[in-house]
Amino acid sequence: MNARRNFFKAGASIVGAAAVSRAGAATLPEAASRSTAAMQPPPLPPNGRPFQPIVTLNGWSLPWRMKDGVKEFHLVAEPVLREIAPGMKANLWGYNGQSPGPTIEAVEGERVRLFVTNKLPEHTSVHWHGLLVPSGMDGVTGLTQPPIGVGKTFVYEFVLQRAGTFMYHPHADEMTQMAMGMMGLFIVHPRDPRQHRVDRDFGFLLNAYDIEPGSATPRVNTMLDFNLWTWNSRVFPGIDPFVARSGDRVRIRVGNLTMTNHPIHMHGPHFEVTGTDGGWVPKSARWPEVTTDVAVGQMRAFEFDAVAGDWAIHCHKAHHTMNAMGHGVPTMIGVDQRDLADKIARLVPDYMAMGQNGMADMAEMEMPLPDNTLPMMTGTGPFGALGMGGMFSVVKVRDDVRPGDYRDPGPYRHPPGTLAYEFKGTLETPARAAAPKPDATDLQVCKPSGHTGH
Ligand SMILES: [Cu+2]
Repeated sequence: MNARRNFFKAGASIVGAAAVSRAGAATLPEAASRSTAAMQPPPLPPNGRPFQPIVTLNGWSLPWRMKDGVKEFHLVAEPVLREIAPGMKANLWGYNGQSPGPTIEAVEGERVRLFVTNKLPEHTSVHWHGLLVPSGMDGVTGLTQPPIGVGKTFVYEFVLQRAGTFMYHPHADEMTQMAMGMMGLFIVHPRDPRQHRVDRDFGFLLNAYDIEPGSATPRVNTMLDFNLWTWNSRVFPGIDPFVARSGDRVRIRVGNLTMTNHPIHMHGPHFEVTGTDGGWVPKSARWPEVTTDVAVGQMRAFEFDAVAGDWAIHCHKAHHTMNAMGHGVPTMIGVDQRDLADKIARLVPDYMAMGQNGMADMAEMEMPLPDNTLPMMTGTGPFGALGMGGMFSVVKVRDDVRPGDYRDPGPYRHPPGTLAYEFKGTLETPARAAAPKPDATDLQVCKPSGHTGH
């Protein structure tokens, strides 16, 4: 009897180092879950140390519970259905009902305990990207821990040593699991909430999928040729705007878990990169920018003083502001397709000639698409089609936005005299210099051979 009890005790303590047995399933924190891609207005922390919460684009922050001074979170890795934009849903993998997973927010100096339950069809692990943790909490399958098997729960526990912008993602079958959308933001707020304080703080992850038009599940072996370039697994116009009030100090935090770099470009006010996944950039080391390149596996936090207007913010790689239908389309500029279209239409009645004068027509084109597919470019503004999809959104700054209000304020009303307009005068043909006639000297120079000097 005694021996039996001791056996169990010993067993429990060995397993307890990694698996959840020590805490017991009954004491697992509740795993909150969400079924929509609607942005959650940031809730103030009900307990733990005070902080100013961030806004996750088309996302939310994971609730926690305090247990004996430890902040406990429960992540559930699982297949999810994510709306990429109205009209298209994708079968992804993520956490707690969504992909990316919920943002984890905590404060420098806090001890966190993260329970991770694996409901995927294969093993996983979680790496806390950029966080200083004990080696055994680093989440690298095979190197620092055994994999979290299907149906198992692991516990990670560490003290948050410094504030900053971080991520979490698997270190197990990475290519598949990240191509399926397994990732999330991990924000560590400064111990002193007055430090690095801003009025509005936004965060999102750059991710990419290869989903064939008409299907819903990403191809997981794609290396570079992705066709859906997304922010938090959303494409424009499905991406939330960055709403702010004139004069607000605004921070945008971006992390890149795709397989290529993204030069993130913002129109309007200049910004400064104030943080990387290595920490805060000292004031003396900052410089003004309008584009910051976010390399693979990097985080960038940048800040600016908001100026009224509708300011585009997008990846500057133009094909990253196109959706799936925009990839692999042949160039037809300058090709007279009238004759061709007639001939093809006899074989394919729905055939439409496209792209003869550039691709702009396609922004407004109503053509039949396969089910569950987005047009190559979408999004309409007050002046018509924007001709963009993918990694694009709008920083919407207004004079009258109330603190804590993140609702889309609609299109900007430009003050009189500040709007580009059409020139209605006479267009005169510019004078051009006549082309010079070739003279005898030029011809002589061009003579191929037989010309010998005297
Ligand atoms: Cu890009």
